[in-house]
Amino acid sequence: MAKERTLAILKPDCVRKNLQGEVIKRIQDAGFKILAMKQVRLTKEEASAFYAVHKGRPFFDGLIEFMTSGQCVPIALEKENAVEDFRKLIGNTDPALAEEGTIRRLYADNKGENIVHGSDSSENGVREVAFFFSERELL
Ligand code: 3AN
Repeated sequence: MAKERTLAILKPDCVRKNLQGEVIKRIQDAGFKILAMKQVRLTKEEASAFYAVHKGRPFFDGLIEFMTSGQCVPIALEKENAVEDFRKLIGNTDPALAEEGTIRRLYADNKGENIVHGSDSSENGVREVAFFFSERELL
């Protein structure tokens, strides 16, 4: 199978809890290659554009507020079957429903503050990586 890209974001709760190192170690131990990484604080405009598909959902305003409440760490990842494998590694959106040993089960508090984002399809993986990184940064 060909290599695939996916975007991880260590969310503001992950940064506040100083869990970046532990989460990145789990990602690397699971065989993902880090193509690019940075720590940034998103503006409301950036967060709204990134989560545009969720506009109109009841949790949208809270999601934008949370994602702009502190710095986060977007990470461009590459691996065979990256999208599906990364979603397995992080677990269900709701940490209470996430499988034992997944990143969200281990570290997340609730469905809103759930430590990490992962792209949900191969197309979104490419699109979301390009949202944060230029091709030059990915070389
Ligand atoms: P996932 O990140 O597991 O793909 P999505 O794409 O359904 O989940 O939702 C995007 C983000 O919106 C989630 N990571 C979570 O932070 C937030 N979210 C989703 N559903 C809810 C909800 N019912 N209540 C609060 N926040 C939610």
